[in-house]
Amino acid sequence: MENVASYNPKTLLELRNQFPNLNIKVNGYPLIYLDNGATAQKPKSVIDTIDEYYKTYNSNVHRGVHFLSQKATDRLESVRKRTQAYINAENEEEIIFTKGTTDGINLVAFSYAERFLQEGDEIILTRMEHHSNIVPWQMACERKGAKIRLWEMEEDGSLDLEKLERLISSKTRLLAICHISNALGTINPIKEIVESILKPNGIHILVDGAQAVPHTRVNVQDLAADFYVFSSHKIFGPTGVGVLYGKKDLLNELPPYQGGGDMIKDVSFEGTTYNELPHKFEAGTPNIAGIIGLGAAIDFMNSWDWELIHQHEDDLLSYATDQLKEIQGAKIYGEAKQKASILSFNIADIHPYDIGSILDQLGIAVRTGHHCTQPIMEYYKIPGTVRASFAAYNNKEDVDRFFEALHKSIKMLS
Ligand code: C6P
Repeated sequence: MENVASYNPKTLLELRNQFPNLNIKVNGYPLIYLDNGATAQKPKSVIDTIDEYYKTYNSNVHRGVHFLSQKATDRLESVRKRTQAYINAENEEEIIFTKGTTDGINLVAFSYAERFLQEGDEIILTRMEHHSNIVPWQMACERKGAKIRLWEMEEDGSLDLEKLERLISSKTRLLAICHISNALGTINPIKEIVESILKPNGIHILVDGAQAVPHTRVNVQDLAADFYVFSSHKIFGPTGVGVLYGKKDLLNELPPYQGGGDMIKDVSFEGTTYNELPHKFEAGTPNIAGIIGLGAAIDFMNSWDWELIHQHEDDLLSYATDQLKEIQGAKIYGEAKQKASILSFNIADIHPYDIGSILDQLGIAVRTGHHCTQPIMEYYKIPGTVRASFAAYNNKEDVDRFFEALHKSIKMLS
């Protein structure tokens, strides 16, 4: 990407200073946190918001008439509104709170299969899906006698849309696809896929946005996504909470995923009637503190200019990629033209785990292994990769420290 503008370094420092955990030492070295694809660090505002809930208005929601319960309910429901605005959903009730991306996909795979899948039907998945966007569909297809068709990827980690066109038949019901690959960084052209291929053929789409919401400004109406899922913890919010967006008409057609409190209108032994959206899909006491914390994360995201931040992340990616290419034996996995700030690589035949362990001794946190994307590793015939994933609070000094440590580890392991 061209360097159109960049954030003032002072402002970036101000942003970084919001994250207490970035000031710690690991093995005697200042922490360099480059495992943002796994989870992002949390700003003080998110930590304080959760603390405030437990200290001053801890109570259950949607149940009590008392002050505390009403306050917690108001705070929780206001997060639904802020999430709706954040991803530009048309209706508030299209926002379902889940435990995270995995939970959201399981919900859709179960309920969608119940309503729409019949024996012989087909679901399309790409090779670059996270296991969370493969296994729930395998389970659903097994139950219904439906089949999974594989949209093979290209060597550079991109997708060829003509291959998708060739896969489609009258049996195709849905495409489940990641917006951004967690192992390769590829940004998939969701809008183009929907407009040019899926919509004309009446095929639904579920978009796994786990890695996209941290790196792009997502607009679900513009993407024309039927379902869009993501996790709070990758956008500076707490773990154990996530969002499923679904088009209202579609969600209304799906049966509930789990039964229990809150998702019912009336229960009797003669029969039960279900609640309206969004509560139909939110059985049991929700992760109240988590959802309120997600709200603080969304407020945090809204308080920065993300166009400039994304530019900063792109700059970091280019800066790191250039340095990696200088290393003898370095092989980058994922070189699609449209790419987020995720850098997956191996160095000659050194095992990624060995590099990761030495980097850890030097205070650098990266992820090594298959990144829950074994079909990608199978494609490249490798056991895994080293993955450095950059977030807004990282800077060029982090990248320099990372390469200093990487050079040391290569020397030790060669
Ligand atoms: N990827 C990574 O290190 P949960 O665990 O439900 O919040 O998210 C699952 C998930 C689904 N799809 C994609 C594209 C993802 O990247 C992830 C989580 C982490 O890459 C942990 S495996």
